[in-house]
Amino acid sequence: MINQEIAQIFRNIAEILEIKGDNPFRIRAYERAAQNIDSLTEDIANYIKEGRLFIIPGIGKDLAQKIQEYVATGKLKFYSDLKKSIPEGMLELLKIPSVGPKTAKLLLDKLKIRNLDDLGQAIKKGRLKGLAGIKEKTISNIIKGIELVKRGKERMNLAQAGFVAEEFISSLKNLPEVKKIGAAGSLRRQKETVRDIDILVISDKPKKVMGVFANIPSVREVLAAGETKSSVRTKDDVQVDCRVVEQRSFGAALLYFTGSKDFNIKIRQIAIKKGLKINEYGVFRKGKFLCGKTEEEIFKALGMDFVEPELRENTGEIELAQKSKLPRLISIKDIKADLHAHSDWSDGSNSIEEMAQAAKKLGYSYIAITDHSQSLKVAGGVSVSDLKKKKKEIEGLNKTMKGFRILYGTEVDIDSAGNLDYKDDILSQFDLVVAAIHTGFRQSKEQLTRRIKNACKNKYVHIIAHPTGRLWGARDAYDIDFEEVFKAARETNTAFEINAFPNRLDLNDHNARRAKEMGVRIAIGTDSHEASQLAMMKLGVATARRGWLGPEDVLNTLSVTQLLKAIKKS
Ligand code: DGT
Ligand code: CA
Repeated sequence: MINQEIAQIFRNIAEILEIKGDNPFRIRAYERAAQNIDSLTEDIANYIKEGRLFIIPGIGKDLAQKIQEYVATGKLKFYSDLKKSIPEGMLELLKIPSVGPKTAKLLLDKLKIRNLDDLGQAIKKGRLKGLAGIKEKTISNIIKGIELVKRGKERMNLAQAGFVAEEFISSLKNLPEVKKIGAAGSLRRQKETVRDIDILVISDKPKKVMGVFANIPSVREVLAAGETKSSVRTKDDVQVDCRVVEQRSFGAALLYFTGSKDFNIKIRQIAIKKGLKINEYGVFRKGKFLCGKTEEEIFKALGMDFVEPELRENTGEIELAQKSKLPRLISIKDIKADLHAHSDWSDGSNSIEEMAQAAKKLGYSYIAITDHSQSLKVAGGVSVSDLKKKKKEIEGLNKTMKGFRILYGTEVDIDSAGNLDYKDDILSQFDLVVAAIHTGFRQSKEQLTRRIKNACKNKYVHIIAHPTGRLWGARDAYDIDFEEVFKAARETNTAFEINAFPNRLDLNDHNARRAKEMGVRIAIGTDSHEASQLAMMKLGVATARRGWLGPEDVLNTLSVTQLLKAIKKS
């Protein structure tokens, strides 16, 4: 989609402006615009056609013109000029987290390195050793950084996977030849990242389906075209496989291609023990077809309860399904609030009222508006004097909005020494305080652990947000001692967040499950900076489900009165 191209260009512009030491607010404006364009659910060209560009938050006259120029001509002069002002290859090198402008320049000038492959080769040949300012540690950080970026290219995040699948499914599902269609694989298991998309179709006319599939507009290349199975690669470099099966085998194929592989292997062993054979066509006894149309009947034939796709990783769910003891998982319907959202008081694009109205429209009964704290200047941190005005605005809105409550909140920064960015007498006035680390990610495990524990110990901190700071493809999770921080969280009644932003999903599934086991409550927050982003809640819920969480483990399932009681610290 052209949206992604424009968002990427804006991100690159922000990066170049940063190298050149431009105004941080201007840089931030490009980043924000990129983020908002990324979150649009329809083609930006439609916005231009209908004169609606301005309703996209963060798009003023200047950016609107740039978008129009790019959509009309496929080029942006401002960007091509700007690119000329830095050496070729610089942007590529800067994608590596540990490489800043200075190091990039050194690599370009001294070693003529222009891309990740050049850099990998140069390291292998030991050419970085002895360069001024490059220590052993720098080299090992660069190696890790290259791997991180490569991993980010190999797997897309869950939201991107959802968009790609949706485009294919919506192009196929209304064909008269298609009786049923669905996604399988890691996407159906709602894994945080997905390598390729697996689509299953029931149809008596596979040829027709294959033909339409191979000609969907975003397809760049057909990798394989068979009678019932085809693979394509999209313009964004995503592989999509489509298989057509018979109605009687749909459940069996869905089960098989949903995986995971480890889950499938265990299921097959269970079948064998029962004298059955299971494959992607069905369940068989002595060669005779028993069932296969739905997953439900297959699980039944295997003597076990239905296992939700999110749990199918062979980490204990199969044994519990055999004993009918699987936990009830949380679902999006259980969610009553968003507990992490920004407004235009800090770096959000919408007013508090707009955010609240959008939350209400989603069926929520409250929302916590958690703007950044004073020191985080580039993110529009709210000064102590502005807090009073913000509080007043919320009180005013709460009087007018029926059946809905806005919680006066903050996302307070935990500084590099572990102190909070507002004093206790200020923190005590908020309804809800979310605390998070935004700087000093490279500290030792001990230091980072201590910072988070400190925040837990503060009487007014209710939730630790995006606890590991990871950004898929851009920044690895920082290392904290989870046993220690979860213990501190339990002792102090502090919740941990599953941040629903697609490249965060932090806590991840694994850590969320561990938090639950250790008696720590979870809050799901979207960290929305724009009203439409509130819809990302479903990704946070997916991660919670993969972490085996039920509604009772998650704070946002409570009513506002219950919540305010539950988060109280003694
Ligand atoms: P991905 O694409 O890496 O994000 O993860 P998946 O789980 O979608 O993996 P994929 O696309 O390679 O295969 C889709 C499903 O097909 C997988 O979850 C289980 C099944 N499958 C693939 N290869 C095998 C295999 O060798 N043995 C068994 N039992 N199942 C397999
Ligand atoms: Ca897959």
